[in-house]
This record gives sequence, C-alpha cells and structure tokens, in this order.
Amino acid sequence: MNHHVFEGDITTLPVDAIVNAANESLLGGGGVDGAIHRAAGPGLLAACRALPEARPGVRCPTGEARITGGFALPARFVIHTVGPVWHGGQRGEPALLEACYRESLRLAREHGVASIAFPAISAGVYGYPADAAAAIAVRMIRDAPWRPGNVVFCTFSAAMTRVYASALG
Ligand code: AR6
Repeated sequence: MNHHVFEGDITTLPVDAIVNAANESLLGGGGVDGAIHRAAGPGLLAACRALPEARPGVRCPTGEARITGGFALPARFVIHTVGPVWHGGQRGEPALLEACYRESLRLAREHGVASIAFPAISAGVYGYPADAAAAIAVRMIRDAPWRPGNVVFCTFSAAMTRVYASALG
C-alpha cells in the first residue's frame, strides 16, 4: 500500500482529506481538533453546527464519522470521527476505534478522496494506549477493501513516529 508516516501538524498537509479526532459534539476541543478548527477558520465550526444531532448535543456518536469542507485548510475535506475514550479495553474500545477507520474510509470513498491523512485517533487525551491504537490504524488501512491511493499516518511527536514505524513493521 502507498502510505507513509509524516511527523508534524496535520493541518499543513495538502491532501484531499484530513481526519479529525473529534468529540461527539463536533463543536471543537483541544488537541488535533483544536488545531484543525483554528487552521480551518470559523466556516468549519458553522458547517459542523449545521450537521443534524443524533441526540441532544451529539452530532457524531463514537465510532461514526461525518464529512465537511476544509474551508481555509489546504485539504478539501475534513472527515470528523470520534474515537473511544480508553476505559481499560473491556468496554468495546477496539471495535469502536476500528469503526472510526472504517467509517472514515467509507466517506472518503463516497467523496472521491485520493489522498488522506489520519492522526492517532484516541491516542491523545482519550488515553488509548499508543501501540494498540497504531496497530489498529495500520491493520484497518492495510486490510481495507478500498483505500485512497495515498494514505498518511500523521504523528505529532518523535515517540509516536516510532510507535507507527513499529506498527508498520
Ligand atoms: N497534527 C497532528 N496530530 C496532532 C496535532 C496536530 N496538529 N495535535 C495533536 N495531535 P487528541 P483524542 C496528536 O487528544 O485522543 C479533543 O479535545 C496528539 O499528539 O487530539 O482522540 C477532541 O475534541 C495525539 O497523538 O485526540 C476530543 O474531546 C493525537 O493527535 C478529544 O480531544 C490524538 O490526540 C479526542 O481525543
């Protein structure tokens, strides 16, 4: 597969779509979510706010994904997905994280995305162990029935870059 690891800010990448590790409100937050909203500008928040709620305050349930434009980003699209909060691994976390990758790829395919960048979904404040999260990311892309021609695993620290290098073998 045509993939590589890029260490740096996902908001700078000139890919068709970047994936956001969001929360269920889709109204922004810290980490990569905050960086994406800052770089995309207020149009992104307005587009998120316009998405229908699945239930009060929830525009994207955990394990699902939604797509918006990229506004001021170089990326044409932002695919927002909500990873699981790590509670020790017995509350369905692996299946939910797998679903994030599957649903993000499904939207990418529907929108003709040829290049995509993923951050380490759930591996920040949501506490998913980095090695386990990276293993799922790599497996879900490798085993996907369809994937964009160019897939970037975007890391944000030298330590996370090593984790992905190891997961990629
Ligand atoms: N580019 C690429 N990766 C980044 C960037 C960036 N600019 N900034 C941080 N990371 P996190 P989560 C890395 O916490 O664990 C938000 O508040 C970071 O180092 O952003 O899924 C949301 O609103 C880590 O490796 O996402 C949710 O409430 C990875 O991105 C919650 O955090 C994911 O860390 C989601 O938590």
